[in-house]
Amino acid sequence: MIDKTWLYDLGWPYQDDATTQSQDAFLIGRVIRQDRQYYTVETSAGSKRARLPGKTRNRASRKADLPAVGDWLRIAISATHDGIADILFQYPRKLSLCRQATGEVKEKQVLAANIDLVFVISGLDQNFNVNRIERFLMMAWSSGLPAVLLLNKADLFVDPYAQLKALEPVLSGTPVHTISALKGTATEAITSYLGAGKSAALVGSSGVGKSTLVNFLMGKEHMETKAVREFDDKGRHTTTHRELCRLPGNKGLLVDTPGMRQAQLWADLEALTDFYGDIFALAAACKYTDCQHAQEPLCNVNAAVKAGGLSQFRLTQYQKLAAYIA
Ligand SMILES: Nc1nc2c(ncn2[C@@H]2O[C@H](COP(=O)(O)OP(=O)(O)O)[C@@H](O)[C@H]2O)c(=O)[nH]1
Ligand SMILES: [Mg+2]
Ligand SMILES: [Zn+2]
Repeated sequence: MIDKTWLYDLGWPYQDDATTQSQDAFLIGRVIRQDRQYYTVETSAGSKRARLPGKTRNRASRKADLPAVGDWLRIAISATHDGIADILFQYPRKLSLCRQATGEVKEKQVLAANIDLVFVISGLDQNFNVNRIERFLMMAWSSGLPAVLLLNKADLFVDPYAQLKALEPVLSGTPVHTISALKGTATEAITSYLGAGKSAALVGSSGVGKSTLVNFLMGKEHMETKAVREFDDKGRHTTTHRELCRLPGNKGLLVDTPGMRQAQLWADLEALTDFYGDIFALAAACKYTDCQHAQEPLCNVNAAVKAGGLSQFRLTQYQKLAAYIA
């Protein structure tokens, strides 16, 4: 029998209870780390290395169908000769943070599976760029996830008034917190969004302090940061893998990701209809079939905003994504 508390603290998102399943042939666990085709899976029997059997791996036609950090799996109890367990089954995902994979082929990539929210992190220093921040926020929205913006390196700025002012037009309701990951200032703002079994992904460009923040919250040097790496000459990106980190004291789970040069969105009509179905339904009753829900008369969407049935923030998210895919 699996300890239920263990399961829920690790973020088990399903109604049905895994404890009722036969535990003879497999272990249930969550992917906490991925290094190419190898997965580290946290199970009730400790963390195990696992891999898809070759057959399954080759059959998966889409990258996004392969397991990703945050996925729940069943893996074989007995490892193969090289000590690596076979992945037997992947549970269907709840909400996941996705983007368009880098490379020639246009395809979806799952950055973090089964998460509850996204922390977009930016430095207040020379890295600060309003358009880039907006793009990262849109990455969360296009995945159906709420976003919280963290402006880091506040220790270097007495008053980030100019940056906050510049952000006003793109935030449109997104909560924003000014923090210092290095000094641990205002980091309780982050944990206030989490809690036992709640998972969030951290995204932002390289060097904004994602790993420094994870380390502060973990209370130890868990992820490598740039400062550490500066002493070697490998010239590699600092964080090279995605990892789901369990915050001590059961404060929640955080996925650290390698920095992204660009937030390439995976936004298409399918994602929009999936996550903004309420707006599509309202729009069906607008007077004009091509209504943009801006200044048009007899716009049912804006009528819903006025009546309080739809938030202006949600409409703005939808409109930004719709403009992006148009
Ligand atoms: N002054 C200051 N430096 C920070 C802060 N957070 C991170 N840094 C520094 O920024 C650099 C990049 O941090 P890192 O965590 O590796 O960034 P990542 O690429 O987003 O994971 C390192 O040298 C950190 O020490 C902060 O709050 N204040
Ligand atoms: Mg990092
Ligand atoms: Zn309308």
